[in-house]
Amino acid sequence: MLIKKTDPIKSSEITDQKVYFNRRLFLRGAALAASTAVTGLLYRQLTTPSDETPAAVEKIANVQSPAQTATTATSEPLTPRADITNYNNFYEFSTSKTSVAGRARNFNARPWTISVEGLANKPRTFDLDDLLRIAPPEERIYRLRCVEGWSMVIPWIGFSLHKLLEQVEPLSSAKYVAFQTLLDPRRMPNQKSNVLEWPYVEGLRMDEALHPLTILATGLYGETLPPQNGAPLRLVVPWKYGFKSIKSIVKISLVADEPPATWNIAAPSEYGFYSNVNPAVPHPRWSQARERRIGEWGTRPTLPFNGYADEVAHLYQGMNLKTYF
Ligand SMILES: Nc1nc2c(c(=O)[nH]1)N[C@H]1C(S)=C(S)[C@@H](COP(=O)(O)O)O[C@H]1N2
Ligand SMILES: [Mo]
Repeated sequence: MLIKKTDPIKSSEITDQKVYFNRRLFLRGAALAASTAVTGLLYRQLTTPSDETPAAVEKIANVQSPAQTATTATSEPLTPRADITNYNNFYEFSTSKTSVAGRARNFNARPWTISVEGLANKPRTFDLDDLLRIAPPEERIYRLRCVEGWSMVIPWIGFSLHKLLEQVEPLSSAKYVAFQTLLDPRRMPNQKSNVLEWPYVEGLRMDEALHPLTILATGLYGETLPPQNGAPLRLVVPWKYGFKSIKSIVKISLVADEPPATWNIAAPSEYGFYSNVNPAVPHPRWSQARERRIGEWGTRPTLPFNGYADEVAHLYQGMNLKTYF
């Protein structure tokens, strides 16, 4: 796999970010004011350009912002929206990162249901809009690190997966959580190819799934999730390589045994079940020691657990992470 993109940030994208930073102040105000589900539509209604006058921004800035976890990467510049939405891995549409956005453009993600089944007291199928009322999304800024050697800082909108799981009351026999992407070759045309086994599947151990950093994302940059980023609902596990963050989820199963995972099926010696970001364990064909932040020049060291070690390293105490890679 090659890293093709080397463009510096374009001035148009910098403007994009400035507008967004102003919007974020409104998002915080809105999060305090509204307990309803915060959708992309609501954001747009709250952030009409006329609202973004300096006076109005100052007023909202004085409102106390909601608590952010220590790990939100707010001190690092956000990756431009144009890069997050035009440099994608989503093999159901294309294996070319720059072609996904165009091919996914007409993907319609409504109506959408998510079936949560398996070892649970109350298995249930959720309509996505009902789910957003049960688990109102909020902003989470996370680093995403792809095994290919690039990374981004992404302002997701989402909610902790545990909020969904607790709705169905998992049984104590449920030790893992399995995820499945939509299977529909008419809507996801590259599923007609056999580049991967379809549907795309992924899994987490129960404690990983219940960790508050693990989210289901429904938006980014304050707006509804674009198709190429996994609309309408995708997993984000910030301390694991990007491929664990399965897109366009239709089914979540509570299971007793370690579930199959697409990249592990495709190449078990290259991609393990855990796939924690680990600079000390190279991929067989390339090092994981450094990464290139999209939009920046040069590379930077990759951090253990992608920089989230304080929050998640305890989950793996006593495990040999070279064996369980
Ligand atoms: N269903 C599905 N989910 C997927 C993929 C995919 O091909 N299909 N690619 C994965 C990989 S390799 C990465 S790096 C991230 C990329 O997410 P992004 O395009 O939002 O940056 O999605 C992951 N989730
Ligand atoms: Mo990836």
